[in-house]
Amino acid sequence: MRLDGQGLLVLVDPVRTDGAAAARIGRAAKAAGVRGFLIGSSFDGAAQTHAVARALRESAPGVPVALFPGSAMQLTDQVDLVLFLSLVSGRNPQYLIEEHVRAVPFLRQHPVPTLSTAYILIDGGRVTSVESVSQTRPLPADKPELAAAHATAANLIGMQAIYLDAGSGADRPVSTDVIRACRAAVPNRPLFVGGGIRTPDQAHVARQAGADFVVIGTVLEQDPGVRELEAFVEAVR
Ligand code: 1GP
Repeated sequence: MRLDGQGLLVLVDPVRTDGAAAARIGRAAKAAGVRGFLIGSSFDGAAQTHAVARALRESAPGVPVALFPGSAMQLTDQVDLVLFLSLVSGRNPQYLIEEHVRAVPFLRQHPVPTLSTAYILIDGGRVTSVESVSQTRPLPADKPELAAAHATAANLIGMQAIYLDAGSGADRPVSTDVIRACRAAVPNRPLFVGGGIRTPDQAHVARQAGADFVVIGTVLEQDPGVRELEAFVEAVR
């Protein structure tokens, strides 16, 4: 099952969500017309990822599930796609290439499709888990040209997608200036935007600025209803 086109993606953190909760989110998301799921955590989650991915697949048949891994330890074959993330806003070799090499034995045994993705962390007003776990600093929020240069370089290297993230639970989502600049710099690759998006309006703004996929996670952790999800789906249509 392919994750293409545009739409709303729901991020499920396997550390904070058990199988039963994932199944509830899965059913509500399918009913609301969510485009797909991301599953991942910046820290730990290796033990639960497999079961949570499976619960999402069973509860939302036909909705693609992509792994958004914090490390190679979270790999599972219960997904349709692995976002093969390189944290290009940082300069920590572990998240630029090392985890990728560690992933190879698993991917040899379980040939899940991968999408090489330039993962660009943008300052969202607070220190988020990605920043502290990866020991990298986000790019400044008010320097769209710097974010765009990172996106361009990643595209020139041959990366297939761009993910702009203010970090889970960010105070401020990625600004429209940054999204627009990256969209203009890399017009023909899928652009994911997430982190700190709490309202359908904010999701709409990100989509209007050029995001193909708008990602929400934290706002759904209190058992979202179909109606709430529909409002987000509608906002990014
Ligand atoms: C974080 O982009 C995701 O990596 C989603 O962030 O949890 O703040 O919605 P939130």
